[in-house]
Formats: sequence, C-alpha cells, structure tokens
Amino acid sequence: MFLMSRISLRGIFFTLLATLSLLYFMHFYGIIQSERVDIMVDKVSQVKIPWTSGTSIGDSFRNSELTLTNHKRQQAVRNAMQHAWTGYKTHAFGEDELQPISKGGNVRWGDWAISLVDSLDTLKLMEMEEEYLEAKEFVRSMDFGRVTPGYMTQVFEMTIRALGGLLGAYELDEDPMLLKKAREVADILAVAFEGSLVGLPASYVDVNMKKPVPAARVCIAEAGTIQLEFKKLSQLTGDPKYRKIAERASDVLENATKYHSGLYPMYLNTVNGQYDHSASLSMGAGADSFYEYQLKQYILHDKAEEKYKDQYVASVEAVKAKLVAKSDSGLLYLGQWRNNMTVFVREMEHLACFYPGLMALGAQVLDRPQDLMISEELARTCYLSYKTTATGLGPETFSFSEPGQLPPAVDDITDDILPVPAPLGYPKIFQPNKYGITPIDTRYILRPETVESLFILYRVTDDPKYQEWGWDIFNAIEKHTKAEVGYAAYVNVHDVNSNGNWIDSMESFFMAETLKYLYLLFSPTDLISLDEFVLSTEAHPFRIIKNNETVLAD
Ligand code: DMJ
Repeated sequence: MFLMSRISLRGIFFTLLATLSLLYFMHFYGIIQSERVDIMVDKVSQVKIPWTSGTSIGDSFRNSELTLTNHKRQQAVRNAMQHAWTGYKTHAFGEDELQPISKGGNVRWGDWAISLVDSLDTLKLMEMEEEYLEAKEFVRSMDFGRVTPGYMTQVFEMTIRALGGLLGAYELDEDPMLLKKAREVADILAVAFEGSLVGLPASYVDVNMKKPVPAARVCIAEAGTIQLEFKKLSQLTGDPKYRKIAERASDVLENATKYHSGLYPMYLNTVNGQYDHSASLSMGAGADSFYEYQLKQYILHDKAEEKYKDQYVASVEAVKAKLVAKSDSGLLYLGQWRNNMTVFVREMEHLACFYPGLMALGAQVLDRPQDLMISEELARTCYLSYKTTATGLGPETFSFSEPGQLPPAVDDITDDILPVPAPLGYPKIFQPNKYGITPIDTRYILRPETVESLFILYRVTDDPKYQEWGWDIFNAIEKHTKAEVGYAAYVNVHDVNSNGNWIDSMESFFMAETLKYLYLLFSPTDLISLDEFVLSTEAHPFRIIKNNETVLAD
C-alpha cells in the first residue's frame, strides 16, 4: 500500500513534470497560440471605415492640395534623391550600384546599370528632367544581351528591377525606346522557362549563353512575381506570349496541393510542380511578393479576373488565422511557421512590413473593412521597430521576447525604453525593449517596406499620422545613413555613432522605392493615383488596364 502510493505519487510527479515541460516548450515556440488574433474580430464593428462602399480610392481623397508642410517635406525627399543620384552619377554612372563609402561603383548584377534603370520613373515623377533624360540616353545605348562573363542573372531581381523599371518609365513617358528595351529584357529573362515541363521558371539564367540554369526547386516569390511585369508587357506590345507564361506559372502555384487553403510553402519542386511541405510559411524573403501579386493582378486588369481576388481573399484569411500573432506586449506581428507547421517562430522580417500596406489596399479595393484594423496594427508594429531604436532606423529582423507589459502610446516613447545591448563580445544580442521587440539582425539596408505601407495607409485612410511616422523615418535616414556621397546601409540600428556602422552599399531599391514612397507620401494624392496605377513590388507604376476585353481575349 505504502509502496503503491509512493509509485503513484512518483508517477503523478513525473507526469506533471512532463506536461509542464511540454507546455513550456509549446509556449516557447509559440505553438500555443493563446495570442490568436481572433480577439480583434470583436472590435471590427468599431472600425471607422474611411471610404464609402463601392467608391474608388480616389473618392476618399480629402487631401489633393499640397500644404506648406507637405511641400517642404516633399522637397526634402527630392533633395535626398538629388544627393543619392549625384553620388551615383559622379562615381558609378552606368554601373549597377554606388558604393558610397569607397566612392566607387560595382557590377554585382552583371552590369545592367541596375540603379539607373530602377530609378528612371522616380526621376521622372520627381521632375528631375535633366537627370531623367541623361539616364534614358544611357539606356538607349545599352545592350541587355550581355552581362559580365560568367555571371548568372537572377530572374526575380531583374524582372522586378530591370523589366519593371523600364515599363514604369514607359508608363510615364511613352517613349517607344523604353518599351523596345523592356521587350528585349523580357525575352532574355523568359529563357528561364525554356525546358520546364510544368511551367515554372529557373531562378537563374545564363544571359550570354541564353540558357536557363537548371535547379531542383524555386521559391514562390520567384515563380509568382513576374505576373505584373509580363502581363503589362503583353498589354503594351499586344503580344500575349508574356501573359501566357506568367499565367501558367500562377496556375502551377495555385493548383499544387496545399495543406492549408491560402498558405503556400516557400519552395516548389521544379520537376513535378509540387510544394515542399517541410519548407517554411512566412510573409518574408522568398514568399512576400507572391502574395502581393495575387491582389495586384486583380487590380491590374481592373477587377476582371475573379480568380486572383479569390486567391487573395483565401490568403489574407489564412494569414490572419495562422501568421498574425499578438505579443504579450499587445503588438500584432507576422510570425513564421517552420518544420511542417510544427514550430511557430516569433520573428518578423523588415521585408514583411509591406504586408500592412497590401492589406489596406485589399481592404479598400475589396471593401473589407475587417482587414483595415489589423493592417493598421501591423503597420504600427513596423513603425515601432524603427521608433524604438537608438537611431530611429528599423532592424532587418526582430523577434518578440515578452516582458509582459502593455505598450505605452507612441507619443510616450522615451530613451529609457531603448533596448539594452548584451555584454561586450555579444554585440548583436539585445534585450527586448518595453514593447517586447528584440532586434535579431540589426542592419538597416535602406529597405522600403515600412514606408511603403505608410504610404498606402495614408492614401486609404487619409490619417496624417502616417505622414508623421514617415517623416520620422525619413529624418532617421537623413541623420544616420547620409554619407558624403549617396546613402549607406547601416550595421547596427542601436548605435548612433556612424563610425564603423556604414556598409559600402546603396541598393537600387533605395532610389526606386524608399525615396519614391516617401516623396509620394507628402505629395498631392493625385500624383500616381491608386485609381489609375498599381505599383509593382519594386514600386514601378503600371497603369490599370481598363479595357480588358481585347487584352484578355488572346
Ligand atoms: C525590393 O527589391 C522589392 O520590394 C522586393 O519585392 C523585395 N524587397 C526589396 C527591397 O527590400
């Protein structure tokens, strides 16, 4: 009897211990989603809808005048573009990127003058006419059929930066030379589909040899981010072949077996067109713009293709159910699933900060006010990832370790909540700040996603706080990344001493996207009206195709 009770007591003790360990493990990895976002749904009825059902984004404009403050801010951004462009022109004209610290250039994209091509439409819409014409003349002289010997061209990057850049400029200028060059680039990149049995592209092409580089897998962003560029090219040239290539790839992505409607594993097998279900599910690198193009394809063809709307609606619902999480400190963020959806990681990439903007656009276009509040909360988190660092720049990746406190209001942010660096020798590990935001990768590489979301949210809601947040970010960029020549990526957003923190790199998306979105944020809302244009993932403005019948009939 005594022995029995000892055994059962020990049994109970170990069972309890095992259960507690399991619970701890599940909580640690976020498997217990006590923080589900469903609680937000109760509040949906309180959302103030900033548009009237059925109206266009343009109808919600209440701010088509340029106030004095906005004019000053807009010009400050234009001056930043002047500084970036002058640096590029003086030290790297015709090369791929300016290296702002060594004051030279690089050809890291195979020598396609990618900063110049990517920036054309920014120069045009900022009315930097002289610079624009000079850049355009350079494009006229370019031979896109050649790259640096031995260089393998990344199809995704060159579609969004080169093809997108040429098409965006053509949309604003209508110079046939730009369209001719766009077609040349598309024909080169379309080689990626040659030899594919299922219709998925290779990630790389050998431009000089005009051959794809075969690979066993491709990520969904690569296969699902050619659609806007290729479809726009078909409409402008009247040649349906580009649209057909893009549609076929979209269909593979949609028809492959998915375990969760609306959620797509990051990799596909290029031979059988099926998903690798052990791949992660996220809104970050490798996936992001695929989700973006579901909605934007629907917008590009003026809401004619219902299937893209359905795909976007399924994905936004799945994202809300499975990827949006709430930290103990009350912030909504986009986490990631790994290992066959068994491990939920409480990390958010800067790249994923485009999603609040996409959700806001979808909320307006599809009249889904229930998405707007979540979009605004996610944008707030992205903004706070900047606001709570010593420099005011946002980290490349951040996670949520929970201090268990409710966040203070944005206005109450003071120095005492800045993150504390770990002891010497571990410079990249930080304690969470009061918001529970812990930087994981402390670089800021001049990325656009947060200001992109602020721009769209401003256009959709007309709430001036988004302009204020964008202005804060712009000032941090000016203060910490502006070099004597151009702007430099930054090593540690928690270190205000720029000495040793500058990286010798100014990516082309800084001029193509970051500065463009900031400029548009302070411009009258009819400059690149979202009723007339849809912005590509690289912020290139494509006119919405209003007369779809002829275009889609081929
Ligand atoms: C850009 O090239 C595009 O926005 C792309 O979709 C992913 N991110 C980079 C800039 O961060």
